[in-house]
Amino acid sequence: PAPAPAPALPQPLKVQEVRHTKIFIDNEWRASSRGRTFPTFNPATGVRICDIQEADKTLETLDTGKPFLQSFFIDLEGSIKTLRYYAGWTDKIHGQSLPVDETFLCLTKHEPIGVCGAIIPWNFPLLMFTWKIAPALSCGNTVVIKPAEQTPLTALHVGSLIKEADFPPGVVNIVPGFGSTAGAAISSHKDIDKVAFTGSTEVGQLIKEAAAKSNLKRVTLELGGKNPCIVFADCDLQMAVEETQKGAFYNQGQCCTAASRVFVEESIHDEFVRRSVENAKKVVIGDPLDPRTSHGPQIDQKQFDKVMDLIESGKKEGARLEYGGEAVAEKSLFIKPTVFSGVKDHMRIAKEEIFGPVQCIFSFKSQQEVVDRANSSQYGLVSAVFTQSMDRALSVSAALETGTVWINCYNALHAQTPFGGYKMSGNGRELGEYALAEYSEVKTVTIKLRETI
Ligand code: TXE
Repeated sequence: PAPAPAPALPQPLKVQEVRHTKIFIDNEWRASSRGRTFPTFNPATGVRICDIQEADKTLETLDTGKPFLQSFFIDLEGSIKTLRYYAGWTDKIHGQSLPVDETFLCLTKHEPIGVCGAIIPWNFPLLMFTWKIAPALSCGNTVVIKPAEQTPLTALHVGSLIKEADFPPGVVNIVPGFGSTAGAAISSHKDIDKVAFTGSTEVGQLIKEAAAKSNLKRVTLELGGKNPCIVFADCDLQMAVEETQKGAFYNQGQCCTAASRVFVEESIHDEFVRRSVENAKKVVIGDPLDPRTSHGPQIDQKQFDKVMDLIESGKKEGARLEYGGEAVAEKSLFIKPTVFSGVKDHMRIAKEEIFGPVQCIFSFKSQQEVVDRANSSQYGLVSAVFTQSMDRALSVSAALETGTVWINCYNALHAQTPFGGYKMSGNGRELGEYALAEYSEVKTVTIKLRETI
């Protein structure tokens, strides 16, 4: 019999209608008290979308320039899975009964922290929204969340769904605005008990400082990365080429998890570079609303300029440009997938978070050497190891100073597993059971017993 036809891929809506532009507080849409608005733009065309309103299910692509199928299958599906996962925790969060010396009964209770602030970035607006609100609500907190100024639309749309779902007023409040005003107000507010932030390391430091100076609110931070991938000669080469490049180019490289340092064992280095260039040529650049597109624009001019500046620095500092390295067209925010080889550890592209579609390939000789080089970074978010030797994979993963190590895969994130960074990549963990500890206070209740059995 003929094989069943593949299910049709989801399609974006042809006409995008934007409905909500306001601030969402106590389940009501409110105007800015100062009467201010700010525009949001479609990065693929540069066209102003609106001055902040409601829209429909393709919103994420419209606002971020992400390819539609990635928004649909990664951001939307990841958000749904995160909400379902934490919904399952709501009646399973409990303390312990603890044996102690003497005649006491000791119990612990896990209580909500109170009002949790959340400040999120523009690279995964919907996913970061759910990573923050799901564990916070599951532990019984209320939330004040500030989306990034570049991408407020999906957060506001979820606000309308929150109202439709009959959440009690005030449980989730959404305050679109800028970092130095709305964001800073959250981190320094005395009635906010915790702040969770995803964004740049520099702003993460400001937030921790503001938290310390105001009311010592709890702080969790998910910051930058300069993530090493180590490719050993015994790996499945084609798989390593595809996975590391998926890691480098996914979301136009605008990922804290971007595979930005790829260390390849000397004996397979040249073949790895050749195949990486071939693979980069397959990337489909185009209209993010076209389901065939796999590569969209950078989010805005500031990020575009930062990436182009780093690409130029790579060329000047002597890295070998193997592919890309330029904008797709004048006055566009699209950057060609870029592959550099011959990258040296002292170069800017080897040290700074690029946040663009730039793969940096290094060569290494020995396991100890590559582990030392991988760890010589202020960051410690994720890493990856490609090898067919499980012994090697496990010993190298033990030596890597990162919050996550992927073995023979990349960007394998799950609602059930914790995510966060060592060193200057952040504080605390999101996702999984571990995130619950970041959104609750533990109370010890000690009861003096008059008699024991
Ligand atoms: O980040 P910001 P930007 C990295 C990446 C990127 C660089 C700059 O390298 O190129 O940061 O991006 C809010 N108090 N990442 O400028 O400014 C801001 O409004 C409180 C990595 O966009 O950190 C937004 O909501 N909040 C990252 C959020 O912080 C403030 C994702 C992030 O913006 C604030 C994004 C302040 N003083 C960028 N200033 C990741 N870890 O995935 C700004 N904000």
